[in-house]
This record gives sequence, C-alpha cells and structure tokens, in this order.
Amino acid sequence: MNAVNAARAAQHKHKDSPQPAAALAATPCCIVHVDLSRVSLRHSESQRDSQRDSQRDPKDCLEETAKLARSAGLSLQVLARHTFVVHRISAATLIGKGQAETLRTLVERQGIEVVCFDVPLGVLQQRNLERALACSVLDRTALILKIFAANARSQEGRLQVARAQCAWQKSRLAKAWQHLERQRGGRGFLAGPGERQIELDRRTLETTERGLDKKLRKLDARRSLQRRARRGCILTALTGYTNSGKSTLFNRLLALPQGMRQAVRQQPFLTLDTKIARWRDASRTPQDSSGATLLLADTVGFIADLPPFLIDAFNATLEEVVQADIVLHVRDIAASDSAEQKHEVLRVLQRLGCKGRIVEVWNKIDRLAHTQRHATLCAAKSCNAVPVSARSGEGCEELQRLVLRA
Ligand SMILES: Nc1nc2c(ncn2[C@@H]2O[C@H](COP(=O)(O)OP(=O)(O)OP(=O)(O)O)[C@@H](O)[C@H]2O)c(=O)[nH]1
Ligand SMILES: [Mg+2]
Repeated sequence: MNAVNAARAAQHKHKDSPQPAAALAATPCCIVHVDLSRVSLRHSESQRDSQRDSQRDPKDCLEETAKLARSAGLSLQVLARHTFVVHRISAATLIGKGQAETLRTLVERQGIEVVCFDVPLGVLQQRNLERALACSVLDRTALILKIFAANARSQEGRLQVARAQCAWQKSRLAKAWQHLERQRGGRGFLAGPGERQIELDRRTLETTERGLDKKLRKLDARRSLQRRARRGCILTALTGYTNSGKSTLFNRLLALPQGMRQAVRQQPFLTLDTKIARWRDASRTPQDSSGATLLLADTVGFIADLPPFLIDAFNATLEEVVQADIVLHVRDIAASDSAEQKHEVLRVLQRLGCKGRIVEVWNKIDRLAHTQRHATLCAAKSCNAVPVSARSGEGCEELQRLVLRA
C-alpha cells in the first residue's frame, strides 16, 4: 500500500474504533535520521551527495523532520526519534540489516504506524523498508511535497506542485517496476510486462506534464506583463530558510493592517506564492531619493535538501528573487543550525542565478540570551548584517533606512 494511503488508512482505523478523543486524532510515527557522513567516498552515490548532514547536528535534523511530519497534513504524532549511522549504503534498504531489525523492534514495541526518514529514499528502498518494518514509510521528499500540496492556494501554486509531483514520479518510475523488468516477452526481443508498464506510465506522466506546462506558460506570460509594468521600480525580495520570519518582516516593514497581512505561523512553507507590495518609507512616500518606486516581495522559503525538481517547478515564482535589485536574506539567528541554514539558502540562490545585491538580515534577536545577544550584535556589525526582530520591530527602521538609501 502506498505510504500516504496507509497513513490515512491508519487514521481511519483510529476513527472507526471507539477510543478516547485524544487518541483519535493522530497516527503514531517515528522519525529516523540517517547519518551518511561516514559513508566512504568509494561507496558514495547521489543519496550521500544529497545529504550534507556531516555539518548538521542530528538533533536539529530530527527536530526539522519532526516539524515536517507534523505539518504534512497527515495528522502524525511523533512518538519516537532514532539516529542510524550508516557506513555503507544498502541498495535494498539504505540502512543496514541489523539497523532495520532494531527499527522493526522499536516500531513493534511502540505501535508505530508510519516511519519518516529524513533523507530521500529510492522507491525500492521504501518498498523494502515497508515490508521489513511492516508499516508505512515516508521519505523527506514525500513530506516536503505533501506540505507544498497542502499549502498551495493559488492556481499557479497548485500547478507548480502538480508539476513537481510528476517530475518526482517520473524519476522513480524505472525503479518502481524493476521487479517485473526481467520478465521478458515470449520471443526474447519483445518488451516484458515491466518495460511495457514503465512505458505506459511514462507516457501518461508526460501527457500530464505537457498539459501542466501549457497552463503554466499562460500564467507566466501574465506574470511577464506584470513584470514589464514594474519596469523602473526598485524591487527588494525577502528570501531565506523556511520559518526564518520573512512574512513577519514583510508585514512589519509595510506596516500592513490586519486583513492585508501575510499569514504567519510556526510551520514550514506557509508562504508558497510570491506577494509584491509597495514599500513606503517612514515619511510615507512610496519613492526613494532617486524617484523610483520601491517594491517589497515576500517569497517561498528554502530548506536543506530541497529537491531540485521542486526548485525547477517553482522557477516562475522564484523569478522575482532572481530579478530583485536587492535580496534581503532573512536568517533566524537564534536557530542552533543558523549557519547551515545560511549555507543551504546560498546554495539555492546560486542555483537560481540570483543577480541582486544580497544583504543579510539577522532576525529573531529577541530570542537571544543577554550574553549571546551582545556577541551577535558585534558580529553583525563586522559582517554588515542587519540585526532585527520582526516580532518586536527592533532594528526594522534601521533596515528600512539602509534599503531606502541603497
Ligand atoms: N521570537 C520571534 N519570532 C519570530 C520573529 N519573526 C518571526 N517569528 C516567528 O517565526 C515563525 C515563522 O514566521 P514566518 O514569518 O511565518 O516565517 P516565514 O519565513 O515567512 O516562513 P515560511 O513562509 O513558512 O517559509 C512564526 O511563528 C513567527 O511568529 C522574531 O523576530 N522573533
Ligand atoms: Mg512566509
């Protein structure tokens, strides 16, 4: 059974049985962090390359994946967390046989129904793990895609998510039917059932992709017109790791009244659509000293190991960041993995070919303890970063002055 369906089925199972209200809500889930940093280069493959956890604290990885699991709209309750250090990648299950055994014991003992891995899994690895653990298995990519699908509000957002889902399914297609591939047709040269099924599925996905691309191109043409209308304006884009406070800062800098504000929540990828608004300065003049209108854009956030096909699918939305004259890189400076988050964001900006001047904004300084705060403010000065608290407003006028002067 498909992992997500199984998670849903598990939910229904709970709903049908007469249990107390608290137990009805959630499916027991376990988060698994796989540390691939010790895999020798000789055995490295894309799976290891895609993970840069050697620099990240396992605790941060587990916490981030737990957050993804809780936000994926599957009503999962995180009951257990476990880290496995892998020295040699198993093509069948990613983790070793003994590790899979340990995980199975944990799953049985705690009544776990869904296991979420914090790395991307191959389709066969996922299938084998589901068999070995006798429960549903989700990987990081599936969780991210689920959240994107749940948060897409606009037509363009929904089309882009559908496009990403097609790309993901296509990339897993060949492997999905590998078990049938060797069953060749009667004469030896005819395609076997596996190959025929792959071909059929590939064609269906390609037809869907073409349809989605056509609709996206139409929306892109509309977006180009809007872009042309903005010619001569100065565009500043807020970008950064998901949950770093971009939307909170957007609302603060524009002093937006209730009802017009961007949604803000402790939840990854809440903002999927780019929102652009006029940025008024303190004197309420929508123009800078050179007479050009200033615009501010709030955009989709990034995360470690963001699947490249998802970045590609959101290319049109992210174009505002690429085209921006000034890019405000909003960082959660109080996060324990703030430096790694910065690294991930710069990696995506580079992939996008971001052209504007990047200014670092160190957000959430209100969360820093007294001594930490002093050291952070000194460090900000030495690397030309702007420390702010989008929540309290501290430092926001300074930031505004800096951009209006630029
Ligand atoms: N303490 C504190 N919390 C903040 C600050 N700025 C934002 N937050 C909180 O951080 C969480 C995420 O804020 P958002 O503004 O939604 O973050 P975002 O970067 O837009 O997130 P996505 O759109 O999901 O990528 C919310 O719970 C905010 O209230 C800040 O300066 N201080
Ligand atoms: Mg946001």
